[in-house]
Amino acid sequence: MALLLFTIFALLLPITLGQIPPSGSLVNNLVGGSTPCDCQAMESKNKFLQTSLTNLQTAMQLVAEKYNLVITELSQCKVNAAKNLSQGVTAFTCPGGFIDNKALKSCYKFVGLPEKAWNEADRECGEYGARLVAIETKAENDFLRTTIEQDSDLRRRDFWTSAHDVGREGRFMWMSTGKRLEYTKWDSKNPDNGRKSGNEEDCVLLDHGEDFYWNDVECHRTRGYICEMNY
Ligand SMILES: [Ca+2]
Ligand SMILES: [Ca+2]
Ligand SMILES: [Ca+2]
Repeated sequence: MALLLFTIFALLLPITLGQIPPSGSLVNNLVGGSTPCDCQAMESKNKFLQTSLTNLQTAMQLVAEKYNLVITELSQCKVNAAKNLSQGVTAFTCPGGFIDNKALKSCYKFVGLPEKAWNEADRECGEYGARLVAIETKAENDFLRTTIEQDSDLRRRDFWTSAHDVGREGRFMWMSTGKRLEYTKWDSKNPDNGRKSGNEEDCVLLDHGEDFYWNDVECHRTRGYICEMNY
């Protein structure tokens, strides 16, 4: 610092004494440069930097907005996941008296007594928000059979399903789903539409006398029944 002051003093002294006029070389010496500065180039560089700064600020703003959007979506996603989980827990709770089969995603209620006619049985199931059972797979049929056979009361009874051919003879439908039967487990002599009795048989049950294979029977007959509720 002392050296700088001394230098300035030494340079200014001749001017104050009127010996040397001020010049560009003096200014350059004062700022320590040896060549005159190029103001135009510096202004151009300044403009370029200002433009770059503006672009950078715009980009940062866009990134910040995108980040906020993602955070909001993530938050909403977590809320929905929590809701689905709680709804799932609710859906997995079968009503009282129903058996839960998680693999089949259905609740089943087996009613041996009092026996009901086919359409009354479906109405009874409706009281629980269920319908007469639709047996759509071997796994489902095996589960129903096993459950019935393991119960000393149930295994002595027949059980209505929702299968019927009321609309058109021989065209069996599941009343509860409105779909045609795909999987079936008919007894070897059925469906026979009451060939022996001469009475039309349009409703299907699990026949305990036929090892719980399926049989078409007169719909007004009173039998046990199985209600099903999908979840
Ligand atoms: Ca079913
Ligand atoms: Ca029939
Ligand atoms: Ca029959």
